[in-house]
Amino acid sequence: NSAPVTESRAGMAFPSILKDTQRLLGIGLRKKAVFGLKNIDVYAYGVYADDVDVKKCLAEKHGRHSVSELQQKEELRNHLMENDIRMTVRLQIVYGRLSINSVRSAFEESVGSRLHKFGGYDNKELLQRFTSQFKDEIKLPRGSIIELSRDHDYILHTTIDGKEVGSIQSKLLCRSILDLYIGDESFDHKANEDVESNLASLLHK
Ligand code: DAO
Ligand code: DAO
Ligand code: DAO
Repeated sequence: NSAPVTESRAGMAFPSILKDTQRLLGIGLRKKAVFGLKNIDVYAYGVYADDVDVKKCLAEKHGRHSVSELQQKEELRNHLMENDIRMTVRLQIVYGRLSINSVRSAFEESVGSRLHKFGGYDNKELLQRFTSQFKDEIKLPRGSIIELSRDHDYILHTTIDGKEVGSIQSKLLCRSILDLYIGDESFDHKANEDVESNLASLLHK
């Protein structure tokens, strides 16, 4: 079961294992409405989590519980986001004409709203200081790969096509980023469902 998995709408293939131990749990599509009329597919994303970390952490919390199946699945997704489990969100760019300015403003909007939600944070200046580091010369053609990896102790590493572009230790930032992809108001609820059912079957194996 190590064959790549293809996101059917955008046709992007995701490896089923990353970094030797991280397993693909779900795939989603990030769309964006432009000028309020057209939806473009911006990137496809895959959500990965370390097998050992998942089993250790989630088995302790859920192994003996007998809550309803549905309730348990939602809880699993929340535990995944909130605990010290190594995870990666891998973005594969579909829309080949992304400008770095639109990446900056999307980042300020989507990540900014989550920092606010979880941290009561409203620091536009801090975010702008951060996004100003997204250099104009960065190019993100179709097929580019951005990985956002949460390591132990809530260190977020960002790589573009395998090259590290930055790392920052912040539990709040890690939580905010994961929320975009598998939170209750994620970009694609299909990813939430995939993650829930894959976690449930990992645990009940
Ligand atoms: O470039 O004018 C444009 C329209 C595209 C807007 C897409 C914004 C979403 C960017 C998020 C990308 C993060 C890698
Ligand atoms: O899709 O709105 C969104 C969130 C995008 C977060 C992506 C982070 C990208 C950080 C690296 C970009 C470097 C140019
Ligand atoms: O934990 O004190 C905190 C808040 C940190 C907020 C940092 C926002 C900067 C965004 C970094 C993006 C990395 C891809």
